[in-house]
Amino acid sequence: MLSFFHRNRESNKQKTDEGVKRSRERWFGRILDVLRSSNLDEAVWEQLEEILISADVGVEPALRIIEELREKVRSEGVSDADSAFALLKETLSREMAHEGPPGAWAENAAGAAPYVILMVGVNGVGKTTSIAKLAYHLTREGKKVILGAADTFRAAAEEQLEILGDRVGVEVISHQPGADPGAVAYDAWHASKARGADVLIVDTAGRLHTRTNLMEELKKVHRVIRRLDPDAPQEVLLTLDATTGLNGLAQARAFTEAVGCTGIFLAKLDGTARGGIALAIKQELNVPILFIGTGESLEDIAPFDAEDFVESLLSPVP
Ligand SMILES: Nc1nc2c(ncn2[C@@H]2O[C@H](COP(=O)(O)OP(=O)(O)OP(=O)(O)O)[C@@H](O)[C@H]2O)c(=O)[nH]1
Ligand SMILES: [Mg+2]
Repeated sequence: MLSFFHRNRESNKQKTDEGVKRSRERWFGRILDVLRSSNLDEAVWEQLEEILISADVGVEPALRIIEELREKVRSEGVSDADSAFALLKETLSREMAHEGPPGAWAENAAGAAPYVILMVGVNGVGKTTSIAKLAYHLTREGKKVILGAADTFRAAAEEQLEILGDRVGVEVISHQPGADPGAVAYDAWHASKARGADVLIVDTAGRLHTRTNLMEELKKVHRVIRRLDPDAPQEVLLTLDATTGLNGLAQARAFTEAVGCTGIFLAKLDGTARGGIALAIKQELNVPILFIGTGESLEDIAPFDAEDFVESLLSPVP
């Protein structure tokens, strides 16, 4: 199940292109030009370091990547800019690729009914929107999806999910505002079981990672789901807002400690020129980015593919 997004590779690549447009235009798309107008000397390595650091790749990874490139160029006797560019792309894709079992997302879902995705993250990062995008795409692939409105904290959160659920055409299980989120998760799981749903996606309150009581509540939702099915939630997806840059990483660590995130949904990539954050995330957290959000509509999502991502990001701007 969930051999995700059969939508052809072409359109995933196109969404990725759109998502990284600002990053490409502002930083990464200049790299080939910078290399071509240099003698591959000391000055160019410094310039590349600056580009990577400015684009939120993170200082340590940026220095390391460029050092590695410089060393390769030297040891392999590379003297032309285009070959150096190809080496850089190779290094970046390798750095961003996840080393875990390939397609964990695609494979271990076979027996799960429902396959439970718990969506977590701080306020306003894009959790609910991203849930709707996932539901939309899974539905189009013929999966039966149910949504659980376990964000009972923010007024109107259930309503937002219900409106989105309506638009996508999936059922939303909700309680009254202020209700116990664990009870919503419980009901949503039983409803999914009863209706033979393939996937249950549980929305949670946008909590500040510093608010311990809210983190405790999240752990409780997690425990409730685990008690219903020891393999669930199969995915704890952490939504990160790409526009918050490196600051988002502290939040991510707190969530990982509380509920052990299995994947990242990097939302609002289209809203930043600092798309290097994708690399910093991989370096800092070693949790795979599974999806990127590339705009506000239901279509604006792509599965993360390191090679496509680097290809889109570094594609030269005229
Ligand atoms: N440009 C852009 N906007 C996005 C993307 N994903 C979400 N948004 C916008 O971000 C805003 C917040 O989205 P929500 O989905 O409500 O965020 P949330 O994390 O559920 O928020 P809370 O429930 O309040 O914690 C909305 O205006 C969305 O349209 C994206 O990929 N690109
Ligand atoms: Mg929300």
